[in-house]
Amino acid sequence: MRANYEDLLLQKDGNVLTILMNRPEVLNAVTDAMLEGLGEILEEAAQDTSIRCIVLTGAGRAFGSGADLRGFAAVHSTGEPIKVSEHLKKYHRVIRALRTLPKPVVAAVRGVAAGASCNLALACDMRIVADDARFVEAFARIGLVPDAGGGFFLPRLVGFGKALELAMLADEISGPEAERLGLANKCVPVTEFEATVQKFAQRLAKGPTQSYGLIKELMNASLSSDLEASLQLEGQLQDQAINTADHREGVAAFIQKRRAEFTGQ
Ligand code: LHQ
Repeated sequence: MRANYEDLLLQKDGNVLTILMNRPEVLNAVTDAMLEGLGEILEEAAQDTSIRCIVLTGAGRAFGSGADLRGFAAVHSTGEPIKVSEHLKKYHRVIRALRTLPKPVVAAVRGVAAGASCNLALACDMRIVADDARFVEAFARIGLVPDAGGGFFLPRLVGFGKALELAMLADEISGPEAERLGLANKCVPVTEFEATVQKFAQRLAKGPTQSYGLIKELMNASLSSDLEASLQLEGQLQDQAINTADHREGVAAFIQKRRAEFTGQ
């Protein structure tokens, strides 16, 4: 992994890698460099056994404000038809990496998470949020449709009708409301936010990492499969899980009435 990435900062604490989107003066508006860095880091983290949990967060008072809008006016001024689908592939690489990374990824959201930044948070496995969090599917405010995976994750997290409401009205959802809707796993006062995120991530980083990767694969598949396919897959994945060192350790710890010491193997 490189030491420096444009518009991103990395922090490693034990087995937890924290990725900060780092443009606080524009609430971490997303750039191409940010997306390329995220793709590269996440793909490399998949191979790095010293990383057992990833936290995605924003520097300063926000998680992120979506695509950087400042270049948009210039694009429109040419009068030519605009095609953005090629550009969106940069987001898609990151979303695929988040979903296929065989380790837990936690979005830590304080302040605003708007547009594509909101949807990057939704593509993570879990969301810990501060009570000052503001989720906003900002797209309809500027006459666009949710991108960066929002059309997939939003209805699956909050249900179909609520997803349509959030996408069409583009109203802000507070941290406590996000928790109530199932958009956030946990909402805490902003004063407790950083400590809560670290505790949560460190706990995941001490877990049975291989099993977490397989759990993720099983849950990912459930988003687009039927019962028969899921039952088939659980058998294949359990064949893998039952042969891990962490499974053996978990059983030994149970028998010996002690806490399991998982190594991620
Ligand atoms: C910003 C931004 C920003 C630049 C705040 N860009 N500077 C779609 C189509 C095609 C290709 C790619 O991808 C996409 C995906 C998308 O994400 S589309 C949606 C893009 N995002 C938005 O529409 C949200 C725009 N921002 C806002 O509505 C507000 O800024 C929010 C609600 C995020 C935050 O409001 P406030 O807390 O009141 O902060 P603010 O508006 O005062 O912003 C602080 C600064 O950040 C300000 O700069 P300034 O120099 O005046 O202090 C903003 O201009 C800048 N900023 N978002 N996306």
